[in-house]
Amino acid sequence: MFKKILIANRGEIALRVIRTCKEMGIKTVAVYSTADKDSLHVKFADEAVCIGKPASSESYLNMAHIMAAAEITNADAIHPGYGFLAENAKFAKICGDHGIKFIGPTPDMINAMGDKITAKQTMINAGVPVVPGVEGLLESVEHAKSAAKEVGYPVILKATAGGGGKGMRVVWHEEEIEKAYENAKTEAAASFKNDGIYMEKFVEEPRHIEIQIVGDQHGQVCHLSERDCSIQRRHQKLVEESPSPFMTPELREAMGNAAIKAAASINYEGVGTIEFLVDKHRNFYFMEMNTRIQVEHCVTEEVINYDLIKEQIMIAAGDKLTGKNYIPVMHAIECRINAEDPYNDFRPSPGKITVLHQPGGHGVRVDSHAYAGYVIPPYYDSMIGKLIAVAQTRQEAIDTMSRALSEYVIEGVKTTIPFHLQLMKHPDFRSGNFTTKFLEGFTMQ
Ligand code: MV4
Repeated sequence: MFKKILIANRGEIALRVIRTCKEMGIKTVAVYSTADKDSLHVKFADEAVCIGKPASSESYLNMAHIMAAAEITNADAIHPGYGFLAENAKFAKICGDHGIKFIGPTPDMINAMGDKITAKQTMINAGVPVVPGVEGLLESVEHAKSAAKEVGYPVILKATAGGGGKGMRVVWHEEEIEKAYENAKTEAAASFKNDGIYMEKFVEEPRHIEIQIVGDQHGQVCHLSERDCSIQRRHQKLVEESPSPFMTPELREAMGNAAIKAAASINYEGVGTIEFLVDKHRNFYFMEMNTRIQVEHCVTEEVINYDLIKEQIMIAAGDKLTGKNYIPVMHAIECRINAEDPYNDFRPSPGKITVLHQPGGHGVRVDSHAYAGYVIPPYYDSMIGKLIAVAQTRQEAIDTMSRALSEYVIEGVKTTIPFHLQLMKHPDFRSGNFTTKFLEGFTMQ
């Protein structure tokens, strides 16, 4: 087992990893930018190393600085968390070259899923359902036009280097395709320095349901059931839950098996997530694979009683999985608490938290790096915590969440708490009747 793990991240996920390391008797090294010198991950780790200026490019994305911190502290593994370098194949390679275990998949596995056309072709070869469309890159406007005729409108254009909605365009009519193609290409080039675009049939009003998987170094892959992440705004998830209110035992079995096939086809090592679009007829289609621990991993942990960070560390150390898949025995909902103003287009609201009271009690988990007096820096994402409610049924989990949200007091900055309080009362949320379009028609009272 590792003796010392460096956590190449900040905020709540750095804290989350430190907590599990402590329970496992593993020493921890925090790294931090000058903007994070008073952060909790710095205080709770056994050692802490400053790695640079506030801008991510000079600190949490600076591979040389992080490797230097790992070498001077003698860390034998690096946990990348999510975001920053978590899906950077070059960083995973550099760790390996320095004899430091990257807690995650190999560079080859990251690359296989990082390029969306490559990933989609890999899934087709593995027999995993994908959205019908055109194989490979679009070569020209003329190609896009003829392809759309074949696929049938509406179609969606996506960037092969993309994910998260950038460089994406929905096209309803032939008159719009030329402009959409040019715009998608320009946006992809600016965002990813790669202007490759591909085309799929547009699935209308889908649900976003993802399967958590775990694979070991010995070729075993298991699934840990689903999370429903349909409650999103501009491709930012706000609420996640498990099980999905749309799930059936048959669909879970089919999606779980497809997810295992997907991961096994690249001999996947580590925890990962297969994202699917699910249409109203419960047809499901591979969308992308995330080769990291995700923000919303906690809902899975709560419904199957399973520490996913511990699993990541055990697998990186060579441990064998039992081969068992897991089905939810509880219901969990997670609300992302962001320093954003829901009454003002979710505008970021950095600054000092003057008063803080976090909820507790039966069925409540708070994963947060916030404390009274903490100054939220403007340089990073605005999530300051996650509130997770767990109960035997979905209705009870919603009631526990509402109660916990009503106890939560954060003063000094605006937060998404009022949004979540209103959402928990919404009849369509309460009945589980929602798709990825749900928040387009939602306004704050
Ligand atoms: C789609 C789609 C409909 N049809 N692909 C959004 C992010 C990127 N990962 C893929 N996305 C979508 N791809 C086809 N063929 C609809 C979306 C989509 C979406 C997906 C999941 C959650 C929220 C979404 C919001 C808008 C569009």
